[in-house]
Amino acid sequence: MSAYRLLFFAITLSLTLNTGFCQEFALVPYPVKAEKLSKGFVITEQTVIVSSKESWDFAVMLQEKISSHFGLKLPVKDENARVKTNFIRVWFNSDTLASSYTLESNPQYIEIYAGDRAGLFYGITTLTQLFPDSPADRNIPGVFIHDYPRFSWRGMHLDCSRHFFTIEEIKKYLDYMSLYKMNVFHWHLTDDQGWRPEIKKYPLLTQISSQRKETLVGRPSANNCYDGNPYGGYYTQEEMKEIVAYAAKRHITIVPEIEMPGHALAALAAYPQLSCTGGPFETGTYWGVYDDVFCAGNEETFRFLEDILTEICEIFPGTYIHIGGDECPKIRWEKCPKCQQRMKDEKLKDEHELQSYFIQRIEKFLNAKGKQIIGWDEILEGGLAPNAAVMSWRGTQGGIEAARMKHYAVMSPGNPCYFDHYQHSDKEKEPLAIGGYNPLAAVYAYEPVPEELNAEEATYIMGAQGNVWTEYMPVFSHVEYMALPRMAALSEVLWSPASERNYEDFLRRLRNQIKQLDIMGANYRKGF
Ligand code: TNX
Repeated sequence: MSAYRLLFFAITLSLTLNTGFCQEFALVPYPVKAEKLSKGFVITEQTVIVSSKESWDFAVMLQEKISSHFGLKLPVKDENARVKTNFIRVWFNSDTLASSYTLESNPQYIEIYAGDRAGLFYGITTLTQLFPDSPADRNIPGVFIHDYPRFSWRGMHLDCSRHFFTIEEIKKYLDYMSLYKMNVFHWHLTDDQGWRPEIKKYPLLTQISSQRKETLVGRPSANNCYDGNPYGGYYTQEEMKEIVAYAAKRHITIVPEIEMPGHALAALAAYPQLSCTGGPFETGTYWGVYDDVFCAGNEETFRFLEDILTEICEIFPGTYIHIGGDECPKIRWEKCPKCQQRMKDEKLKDEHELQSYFIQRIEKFLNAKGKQIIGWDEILEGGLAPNAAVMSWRGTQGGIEAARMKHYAVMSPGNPCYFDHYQHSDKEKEPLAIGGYNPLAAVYAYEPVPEELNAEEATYIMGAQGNVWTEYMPVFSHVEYMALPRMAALSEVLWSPASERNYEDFLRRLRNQIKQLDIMGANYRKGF
């Protein structure tokens, strides 16, 4: 055989084997390495969970998962108990690769080990995906898995301003995220149509800004029609802390978003003195962009926002705070004497630089508290704040520019990361959505690192995020329909090696795996 033919044969063989592995296990996202072993493990009434003190809470987590799936409560024993066989062991090793884990299932034992807590958590998540569908079947397939994520920011966003979702619903959302090893929840908490977080120092935010008198029916048009129903809701600080704790257990960091200087009408309805004109205003009732924004010339605006951010920082322990920054019309600033005075004093050449001044001031304040800011890509206009990260939504250009300037970026381009867009080319077949077309296949085909970047620049791409804007999603079951299973497709984009991606194989695994969502009662979109 010629060398050329030999090479061809070797490549074909390796491709066949690769697909062979994939077909073996219904895992989503697919692990970096998963080898089938000839025989697996059978869970019996005598099986023991073994752990050291350090990993004990993971052993208990596993005990609960096995009990709720198989109806079998296995004992947890200290690893010095000398259990020789028929055990499931979780333990820490000295692996330094963040979030990586190893899982082996063979006839004697199952073991999961990792260098950090996130890794052990992901190992347990993978094991639960290997559980057979029927609780009566206790066979865990034989497998050796070594796995770690491709990106550190595997995000999902949820807009709780346009429509309000309860704490129980947010927990479900976090459960879905954790099933797919997503690790950043971007909680869009404020916007024109409703302010959701309780702020102790400004009670009118919950009394007035959290409410709107009615809501637009359908899309905006020449003759808007409203439903006449008062609508509102807010999260107490206790509830937000409860969500933080719930997310932390699932290794999800929450990035709260407080919108500024635009998308601020709800706040201005309660505190109109923070606008350029003085108001009066009402919380927004239709979808779109409003001209009235926070006044950038007024010192009181900054005191107000800093007070709010101080309370927000006490609730959310994560490093990043999202400060919005998108879609801020400059029309009020152009005519506002205070804003114009500020521009003179600070030698700012236009209103874009005034927006940049605004964001930089907030960045300084948050940096002093040990936090980093992230904002929508408009924060690039007029000069990027020195340490800011950029969330690229108007395509990928914002992310490219940020990375070239050695700033971190999260990719969330409208196409295909906006999960408020349609999932079927025939829009008549789908419930009303904002527009656009982002089918499951497009999400799966997405590559977060733009081709334009060189290898060094590419290291500034922290990952990507699916955004769920809820103008047209009044109830949580509709959020589930829009987010699932597109979230699963994105999870594989963000976790698995790009070279291993295979859409047909993903669909087959997803179809096998979707029962987990059925068990959780999720209203995911069927027919994939
Ligand atoms: C643009 S994305 C917005 C949101 C809307 C969304 C609808 C972004 C930073 N701003 O306010 O809800 O489009 O797709």
